[in-house]
Amino acid sequence: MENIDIARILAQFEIEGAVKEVMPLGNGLINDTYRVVTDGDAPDYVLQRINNAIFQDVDLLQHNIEVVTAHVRRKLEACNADDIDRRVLQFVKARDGKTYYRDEADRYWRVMVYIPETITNEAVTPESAHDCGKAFGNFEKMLVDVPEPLGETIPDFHNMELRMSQLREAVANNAAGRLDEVRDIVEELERDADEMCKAERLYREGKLPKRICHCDTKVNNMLFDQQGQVLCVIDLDTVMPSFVFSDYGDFLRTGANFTAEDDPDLSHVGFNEEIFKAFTTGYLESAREFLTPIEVEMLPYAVALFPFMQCVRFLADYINGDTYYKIKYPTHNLDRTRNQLALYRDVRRHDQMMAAFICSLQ
Ligand code: GN1
Ligand code: MG
Repeated sequence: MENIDIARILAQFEIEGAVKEVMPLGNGLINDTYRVVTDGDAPDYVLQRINNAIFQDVDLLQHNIEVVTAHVRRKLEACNADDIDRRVLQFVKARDGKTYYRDEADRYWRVMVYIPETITNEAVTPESAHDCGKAFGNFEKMLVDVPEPLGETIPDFHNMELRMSQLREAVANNAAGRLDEVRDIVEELERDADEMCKAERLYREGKLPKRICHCDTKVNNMLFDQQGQVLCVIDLDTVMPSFVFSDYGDFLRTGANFTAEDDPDLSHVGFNEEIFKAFTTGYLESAREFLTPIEVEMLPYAVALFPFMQCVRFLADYINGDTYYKIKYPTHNLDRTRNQLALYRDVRRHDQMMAAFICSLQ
């Protein structure tokens, strides 16, 4: 941790108990997250520094999260769910009543109650993929009637047209002088770019809706209880209006890849059909009732879209000189790019299988 007086930051929030220890938590690429252990009976907390270079409107971000968590809590209460405090995140107010605190160095902080006795998973099994599909579908279902419009915490976050224009801009600037090395990848992406921008066109034509989505549906953004049952959807920064493809496709991008998104050994990369089938089955179990036919029909497109989009994002960042994603070594973003491209290619080999499987579920 850099030289930040964490105790002083925590003192800005209405937390109970004396702080015993603060330690890093999780492995997100964007925010810094710590677990705050307290003495005695007081709950533990999660302290997060919000990356406001990426989430530039923290007020809007926290407003979205407040609306969403309050709405989910009401839904859980309405169906008499048990253990509600472990099924939805609870934010701690700062002394001024807000759910975040801005320090004198313009850093933004927030505190949540730590949900005890939970498990997070980095890898999926067919069983957990099914349950995650159902849970993310259910999350969207609970949010179909959010009482007020939510803003985009990152404008055009999953807009493929915008992501292509960012890549083109990176190519034009060639800021880190890395373009020669990746020209073939840029060309390959350009060949499919139009096809991958199809959702934006259909949206403009009024044929495809946007809904409130999670937009970062990884298995590690889900808490499980000790018995392996899904408890709670976490990491709500990107909850915003989007195509449902964001949730469905982005989960499979990580969950149905045989390896991690940054594995440099491309022989490990591939599309796991079994996980695809399990996740799709679970997702449609809860989402079917609100999805329109075109959304269902385009699910295979969503599976291809996300490795494609992530490849474009990693590549643009590599060309720009690694200004967005945290990296551990100089070619980290290039390895991620190649990995996602290999996954994209393999997904495309499964286009027909995916369409047939989704049809078979109707
Ligand atoms: C970022 O921080 P993390 O790992 O939850 C990114 C996602 C990418 C992901 C790639 C706000 O998410 O969109 O898919 O890295 N989040 C943001 O690993 O850009
Ligand atoms: Mg995360």
